[in-house]
Amino acid sequence: MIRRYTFGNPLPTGAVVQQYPPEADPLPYFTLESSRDGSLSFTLSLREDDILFGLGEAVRGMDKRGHIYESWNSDVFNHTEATSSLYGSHNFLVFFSPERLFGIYLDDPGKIVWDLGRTKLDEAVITSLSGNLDLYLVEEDSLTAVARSFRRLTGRSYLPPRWAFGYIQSRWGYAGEEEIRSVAGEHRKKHIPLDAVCLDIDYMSDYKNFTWKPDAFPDLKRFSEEMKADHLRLVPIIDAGIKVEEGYAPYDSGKAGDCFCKKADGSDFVAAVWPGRCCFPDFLREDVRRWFGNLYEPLLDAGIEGFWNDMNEPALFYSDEGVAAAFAKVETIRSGSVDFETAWRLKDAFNSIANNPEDYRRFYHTLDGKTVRHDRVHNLYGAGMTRAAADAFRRLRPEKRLLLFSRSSFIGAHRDAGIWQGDNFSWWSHLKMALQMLPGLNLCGFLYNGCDLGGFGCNVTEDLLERFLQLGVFTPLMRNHSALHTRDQEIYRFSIWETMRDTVTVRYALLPYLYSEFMKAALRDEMYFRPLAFDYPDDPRSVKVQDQLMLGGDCMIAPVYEQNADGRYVWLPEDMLMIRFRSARDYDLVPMRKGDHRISLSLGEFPLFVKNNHAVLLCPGGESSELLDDTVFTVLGHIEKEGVYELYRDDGISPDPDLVSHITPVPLALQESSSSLNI
Ligand code: MIG
Repeated sequence: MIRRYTFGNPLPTGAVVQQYPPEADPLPYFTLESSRDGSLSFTLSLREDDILFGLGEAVRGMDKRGHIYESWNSDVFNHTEATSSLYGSHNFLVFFSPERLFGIYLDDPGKIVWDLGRTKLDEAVITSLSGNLDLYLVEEDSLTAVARSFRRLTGRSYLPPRWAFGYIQSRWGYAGEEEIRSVAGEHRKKHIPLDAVCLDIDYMSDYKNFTWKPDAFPDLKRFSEEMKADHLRLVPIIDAGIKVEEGYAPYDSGKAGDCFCKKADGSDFVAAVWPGRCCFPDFLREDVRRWFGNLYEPLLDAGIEGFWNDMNEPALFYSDEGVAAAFAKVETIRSGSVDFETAWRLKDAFNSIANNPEDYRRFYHTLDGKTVRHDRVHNLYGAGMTRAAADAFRRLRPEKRLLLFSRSSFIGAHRDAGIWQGDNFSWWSHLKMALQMLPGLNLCGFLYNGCDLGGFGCNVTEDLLERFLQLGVFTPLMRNHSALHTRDQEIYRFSIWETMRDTVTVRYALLPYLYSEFMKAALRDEMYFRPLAFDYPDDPRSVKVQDQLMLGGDCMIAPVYEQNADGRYVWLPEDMLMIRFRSARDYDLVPMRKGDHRISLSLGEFPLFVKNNHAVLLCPGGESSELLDDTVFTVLGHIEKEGVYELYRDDGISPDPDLVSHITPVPLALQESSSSLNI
């Protein structure tokens, strides 16, 4: 059951697709307090056994208790477990204990502070800074039902094309088609499966959106056709800012349509990002989204079928006003003598010019015909850009599902695209963070997601990349990405490249099965990854597990995320069959009992646990998702009771696939562990 409580005058966010009349009764569970500054706090005392799931893209454990989070979309290269905001704001939180279960969704596009048992261990205080919001209370009798109900409230998750489940190679710094051809060629030569290569900002002329360097990509259409002939796709990046430059068509047409965010004096707001001084499309306006979306057309015409949208928090390197303010601050310090305090202030004056809160108060949007200062609706910006692109793809390519993933997001954008988890580092702690972020993102509807495998910043080590890939085998987005000037991170650069390749082959053998599990989860409004608590809510041991995840309807994953580990402890919530993979053809099948186990996993080994009387299907594999045979399978499972697996298959590209007509029942016959099947 869902109930809506309205406070103040909420701004429309587009997050919710089902309308509920506001409740007249007071909100249960919480005590309310409003402050003179207009903010509104919801306070709830926490029980010792309350577990808090949700908040989507956020640091730390699957249980969000014990930290302060802020909904404030942020470009946070170099985030750690102390960080309070990442790139997306996903304001859905579920309180779960044996005595009570409910979720709250705060439909509020501005800043929210979530003090979840941090200031006081036994108290959650959630504060909307504006005090204007709709709060939806979701009450059902199970965690899974809460998740499903919330998805019905906010709409079905985005469905990517099937090729988006292939392995994707990316890097900031690929110079042009020559280099991309050679990167792709090395994968093919060494039989490392690959479906796509990303183009980062380097492909653009002077970092200008919707352009490409004529010398580096003399004929993009021909190049993309050449790649497609080899079953590979190009996935270019698009940034939020439009360079201020007369004669540059997107700027001229944006100016002509009055599409950019404005300052209080009515002039265009300007701030610098990669192309230099830029204007920022007012993505909250429908006509602006349409204009911006149409700008993707030349790339679509060149054969492009996938994009990633970046810098859409929006990230701002600096504004003229911000730089002037920093110099003014320096001047006031210059007049006196510099001591250690003023020296720190000097340093801060310039360190804080990027993504400065002052800049987010300098510009305005038009929302439903009204002028709104940016900070009030800050968290909608990335979702607006995503919607601009997704609407355009539906309009311009109605016959196809296109790949789209964004850096910044808000609930609602889960209907239009996936996300990637942002600028992580080549750190073991970030491998664990990526794992722990998955269930929250799924709960908030973002099923298609993944982290930069290997880590974006810093120089990866080969063992770390291999362990990242072992997690990536199971994440819908499986992309290796790294930053400019970091060590080369393509698999073939490493001495253990064969081990890494073998890991990727497991993804390709499992791809039809993982795609089937993903599509069923999306089409049934369920989660692809879940905390164990969702499946074993009455088992006090399982509900606490923080580093294992249920995957789809049959499996559990338990990745190794520690340096030098040659195995790990795993809690089995019931009897399961462990598949210890070394490659798609080389694995051990070990029936195991419910309970605690120490499992040995040397560097090239990783486990998948299959519930008894369930199975996973392995296809013969191939080097592109387009080359997989999804009619011949090896069935892996411990079947004591005959059953059926529902295999979802479609053409991988047509929009709006219907669930029922694409399911083939696969009979599971009595078997110890492995059999083969033609369907
Ligand atoms: O300011 O396009 O998160 O994936 O490689 C950095 C360059 C801009 C940030 C993205 C990252 C991308 C990078 N971008």
